[in-house]
Amino acid sequence: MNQIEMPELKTELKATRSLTQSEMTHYREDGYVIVHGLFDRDEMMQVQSVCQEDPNLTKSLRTIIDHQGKTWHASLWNGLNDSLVSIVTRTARMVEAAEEIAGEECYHLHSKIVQKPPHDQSCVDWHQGFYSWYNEGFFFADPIVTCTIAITENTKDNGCLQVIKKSHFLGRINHVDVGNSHMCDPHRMDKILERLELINCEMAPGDAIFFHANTIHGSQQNKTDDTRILMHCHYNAISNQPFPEYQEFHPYFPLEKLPDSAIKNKLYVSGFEADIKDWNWYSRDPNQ
Ligand SMILES: O=C(O)CCC(=O)C(=O)O
Ligand SMILES: [Fe+2]
Repeated sequence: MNQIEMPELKTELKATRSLTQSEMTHYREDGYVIVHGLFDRDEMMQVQSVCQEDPNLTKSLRTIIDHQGKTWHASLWNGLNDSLVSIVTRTARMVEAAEEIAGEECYHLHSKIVQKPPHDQSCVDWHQGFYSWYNEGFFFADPIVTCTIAITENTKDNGCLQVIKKSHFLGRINHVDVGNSHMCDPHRMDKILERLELINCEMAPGDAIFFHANTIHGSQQNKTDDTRILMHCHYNAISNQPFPEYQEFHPYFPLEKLPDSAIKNKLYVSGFEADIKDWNWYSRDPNQ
């Protein structure tokens, strides 16, 4: 499905919420910044219902095996359209914040929704986004910005996102293969945990965390009766597209930005469209 023309939306495209100077400083110094109330509860309720009810979500599910052999699942997409989840990634407040951080015009790289069911034992092993993006032909880490939105309440008990403060200054570190994925070299990770602070990113629905491509992150088991949902949206500077031989795995799609009112005004045509273009997660090395 293509992005449809909505001329009435073009009137006011400036973000209603931009990053403050102190948020920008926090991001630069610590490798992440939590922005409270980037979306409101009503907007998040709409996304929550899609996560709970939309059968399309399962069509783009990928299974990831952690270091204990337990599995977790992510619904992925890269192409943009007029479904609700896509519209979230196109809102001015998201795109402009990413562009403020990247310092230039960005496009949507890919996104995913990760739902941790009640009492789920799996964990997302410590990793850096740029470990994979480097292997996928991307050049610079700085202009790749992740914005992770809490769709539900995120607590330490239900396996909220954890980040290692200032780990973006470590550069890209070695990872080891585990399951069908990879994690930070455990020996090095022990040393990092002795020296740097682990932050539990407890967030209310609608809060968001922006973080650097080299910021080490992961999450633990869900010990509660509630499902924990996060939506991870990745943006990249247009100038930082992967080398041509890798571009079929990460094709460029122009990003048509939408006003922040788009969700509230329900200017979407579906909940979730499984839009994954030319992208084969976990078997994507063109040299294989
Ligand atoms: O949702 C989570 O707990 C983290 C997921 C994550 O970091 C990823 O999929 O790359
Ligand atoms: Fe990640």
